[in-house]
Amino acid sequence: MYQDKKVVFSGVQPSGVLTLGNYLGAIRNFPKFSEEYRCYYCVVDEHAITVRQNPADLRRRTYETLALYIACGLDPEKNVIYVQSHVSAHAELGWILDCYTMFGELSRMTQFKDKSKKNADNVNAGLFTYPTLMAADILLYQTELVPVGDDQKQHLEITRDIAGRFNSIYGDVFVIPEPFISKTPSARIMSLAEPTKKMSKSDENENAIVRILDPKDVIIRKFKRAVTDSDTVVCAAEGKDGIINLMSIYGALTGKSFPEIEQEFAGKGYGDFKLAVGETCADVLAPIQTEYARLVADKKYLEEVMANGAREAAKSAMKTLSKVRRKVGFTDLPRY
Ligand code: ATP
Ligand code: LTN
Repeated sequence: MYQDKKVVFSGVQPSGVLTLGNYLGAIRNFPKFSEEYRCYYCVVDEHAITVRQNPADLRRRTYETLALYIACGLDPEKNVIYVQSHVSAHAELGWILDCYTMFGELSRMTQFKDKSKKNADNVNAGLFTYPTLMAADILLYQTELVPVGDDQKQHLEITRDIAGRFNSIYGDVFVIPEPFISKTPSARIMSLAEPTKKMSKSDENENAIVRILDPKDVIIRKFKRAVTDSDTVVCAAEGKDGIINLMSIYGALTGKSFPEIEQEFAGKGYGDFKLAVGETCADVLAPIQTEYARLVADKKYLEEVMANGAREAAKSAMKTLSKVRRKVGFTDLPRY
């Protein structure tokens, strides 16, 4: 069924319960590629251990993230849904690409700089080479398009550079991928507590993030507490980062433009606006939460999805990996 289709690949780390940022910036876009492309959606557990994880939590979140993929509309019959560490080709190609990636270019990655600051006691080599493993994820499947949030743009650029470098030495081994980043402001949802920082699922401040699985009253309370400014007018003006972020969220949830939102809330205060954003958000997330609750209770089904996905993914991944092995000069794998 997949023959001749172009490939889409994306991944999410099972590093916490997904946020509204993950949903609006990335996952919400995933299902729309399913008909036209061959799609791989991966739970990237190997990336998650670049930050110290509690093993039991990581295992549980891997199932949960997979269940959320499906609850957000990804049909396992139409997409290859799987777990990164189940396909060993990712780590193998990751190592090979490490040897074609420069120390200098990895040092410039803003995610590395941010996460090194946040985890100063654990600046490990995996955190540094995170983008090379991500490049391996993408390049293994000859991916054309990678739907991600705006924060991943730099990682897509380095992926393209690594692929181009490899191709220039060995011929056309890899397809050079393009990022697919939504043009709307929802490509980067900001923290509700510090609206100049991106909303991140590993933020310690729960009030800074809305999680896809938060109950309605919690969502409304978090939006009520969102940091804004001392003005009272709902408009997208300079210096109103908090309000602009809420307008971006409301716009992404309703399809309304900024001028339409300004008009809707003309003469009303921030209180009314925040309540509307909270209620709309809870209403959009409610069906996802119901579906998620059903799926996450069915471990057997999730394991079936994982197994089918890994089998499918490994088949395609092996084709690229074998070619790469030959190109770099490794001997054929012996039978043993
Ligand atoms: P962590 O806090 O563990 O680093 P994260 O919340 O940044 O995690 P990832 O798993 O790294 O999430 O990202 C999954 C997808 O969600 C990526 O495509 C990423 O670009 C997107 N994404 C993450 N945060 C946001 C955000 N605030 N706004 C829009 N998209 C986002
Ligand atoms: N780095 C990504 C997660 C990720 C990814 C990928 C996204 C890992 N491998 C491949 C797209 C394609 C992040 O969101 N932080």
